[in-house]
Amino acid sequence: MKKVWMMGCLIMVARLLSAQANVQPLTIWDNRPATDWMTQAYPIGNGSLGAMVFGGVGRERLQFNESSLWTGDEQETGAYQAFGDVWISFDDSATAFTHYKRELDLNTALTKVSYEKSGTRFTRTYWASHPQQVIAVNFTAGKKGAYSGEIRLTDMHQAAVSASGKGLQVAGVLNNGLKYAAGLQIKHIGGTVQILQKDGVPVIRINKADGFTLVLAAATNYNNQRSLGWRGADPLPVVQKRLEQAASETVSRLQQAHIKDYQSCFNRASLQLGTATKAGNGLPTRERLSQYKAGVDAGLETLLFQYGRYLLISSSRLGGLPANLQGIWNDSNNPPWRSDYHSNINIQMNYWLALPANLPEMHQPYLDYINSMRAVKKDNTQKQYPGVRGWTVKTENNIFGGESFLWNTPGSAWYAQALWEHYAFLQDTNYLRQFAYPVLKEITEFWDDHLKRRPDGTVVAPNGWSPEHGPHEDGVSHDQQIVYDLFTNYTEAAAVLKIDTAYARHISELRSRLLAPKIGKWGQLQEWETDRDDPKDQHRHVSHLFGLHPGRQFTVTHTPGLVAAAKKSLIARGDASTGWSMAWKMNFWARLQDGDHAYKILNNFIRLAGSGNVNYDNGGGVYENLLCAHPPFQIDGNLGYTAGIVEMLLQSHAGELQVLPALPAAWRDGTVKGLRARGGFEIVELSWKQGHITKLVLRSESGKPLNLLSPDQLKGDLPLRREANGYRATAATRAGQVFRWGNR
Ligand code: FUC
Repeated sequence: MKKVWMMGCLIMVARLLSAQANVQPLTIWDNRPATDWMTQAYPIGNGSLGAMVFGGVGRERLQFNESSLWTGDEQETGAYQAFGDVWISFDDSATAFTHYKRELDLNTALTKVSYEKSGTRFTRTYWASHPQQVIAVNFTAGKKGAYSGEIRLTDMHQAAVSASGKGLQVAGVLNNGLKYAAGLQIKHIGGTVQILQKDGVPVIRINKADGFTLVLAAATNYNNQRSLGWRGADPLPVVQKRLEQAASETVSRLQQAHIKDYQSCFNRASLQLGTATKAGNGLPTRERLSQYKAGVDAGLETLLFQYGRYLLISSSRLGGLPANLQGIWNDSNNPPWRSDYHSNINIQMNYWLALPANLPEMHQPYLDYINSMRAVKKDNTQKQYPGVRGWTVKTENNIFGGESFLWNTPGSAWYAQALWEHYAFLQDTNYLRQFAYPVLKEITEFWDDHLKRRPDGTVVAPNGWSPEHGPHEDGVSHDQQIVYDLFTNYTEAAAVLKIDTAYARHISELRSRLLAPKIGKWGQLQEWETDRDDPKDQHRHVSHLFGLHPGRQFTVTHTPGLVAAAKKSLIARGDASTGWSMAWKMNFWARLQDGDHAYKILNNFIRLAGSGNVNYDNGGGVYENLLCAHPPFQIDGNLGYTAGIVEMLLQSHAGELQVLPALPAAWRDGTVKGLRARGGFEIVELSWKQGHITKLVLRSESGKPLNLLSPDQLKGDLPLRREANGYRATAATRAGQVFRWGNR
């Protein structure tokens, strides 16, 4: 009996150890406080409420945002606004400190600051809770009565702050009538807390507290329904209720609920490359970054992979708005490009990782956004293109349907790809029928009406523009390829649902008449119908390769000639560029199945960028806080980088599930878990050693047929046949069925 019990314990311990072995340290850290918002402070967020943590010792600043605080309306684009700041000044701010550490832990979504002062250890923990809809900061110290100081709340639109119970609050109205409110509450242990008036402004005064917790809530009365005038509930009572509910919880329960919620998403996917090296966690991220060299610190490469997932979880949650150009983080009322929803690559890139990196709920806000914009976009499109059905968009977009800069006619068709992909990955037919199909159809109708039929029978997108260069003219490759993608997605959707058969046939016929991609005089894939591509043109947009990625018109297997031309064009475009452009190039090289070149771009991406000024020429990289530098900070690069790594390890756009399609030589050993593939498959585990697969476990989520392509011969649940491109297994599957292979 005793023996059995002992064995049980041993098995438990072994399991715990092996579970822990899977948890790698995923920490971004520094040994000094941040002084710069964009390049040094650490972002936390719960999808709509976000903050940048500076970690100042004598004076702390928590700069916060709420995703719907926008100026503008259906006519004016306006801009995403900064919300406000929480300032904490301690009385002993002049005392020197030692042993300082500021860290953002991606495993828990906690930011921590710790230091010592006069022999006492001080610690703080910051998190943005999705279940409680608040930001919390917990302050503790190694001795009693350690905290004395003042806390202020400031509003970026100068509304008056007032005292409220045990805290402060502010409520105001923007010029467009949008109401907003924020509240800050304090709970303390030991000492006293009072609200005092100082220079006519209420402040929280702390005297000799042993520790304290701040809870911040913020909201607006934005509602994503046009029929309700884009307005909903008064935000102040919403904020007060959230604060009350948070106050009724203990700090540790608040924190546990946050970690549990966050990990339920984050823990679904993991990536381990080689073994962690000394170059890794021992150094502050800033130094690690400046010492980074290809092939040495794979831990930094995987840290950035998971950072993309962290940032999407933190800026895109069910029921909320999608991640904008800066996610949700913004310290200016006049941010670069309005911190908007840019429709000619940026919002799309933000979402490339969501489905394959197993964050499907984070994908939904983008789809809800598209849906909420339809009515206004239809009106605007009618004014520009009278008589067409459906709708499209301009380049710069806000949250009320307002838009500016040039018409970006293929913009809505590119949005439509996300609607289809959500089905392709998750195979939810109800979603396709009820939500996606009507939108796919109306965008298809727009192009059915808008396309120009030439006398020779070919069909072209009229008056297009290859973003953001070249002339305005008919048949621009970017437009042709996006329309091809839309028509492919639409006809597949109609076939799945077995509806609109005649119309789908018409669209399929129209697709076959689209002016086809052309190969030009230096073997390149032409960007325009006229063969004028300049081999020295290194423009950051690589729009004419849409069909390679994120489209599926050109694939290594099915269109090798076009893929070779795309490769010529890509080589000419060069490797270094702005942040998002490099992320896109990683994805392109992965789709060209050249892992070493994808890895070369990845290395260029992991470059410590200095400047925060707008730079279009080879200024891209990452900052000390690992946020991507366009420059300036733009989140698409972070999120596109993660998508690029997925594309190197798993592809499923060409009707087959291809494992390790673009593995670079530098990643000799590795394990990835939890990625998703189109057709409703999950990679339970994919491990490789010395570049060869040692273990593959797949789960069929939806019972759809499996078509697996592996670079290696494997032994396991299904036999693999040798082919020109590798080893293939095909089979019918049942939902929930698991398939296992090894290399013996
Ligand atoms: C596109 C790009 C720019 C920038 C802007 C937000 O227009 O051309 O580089 O990323 O979006």
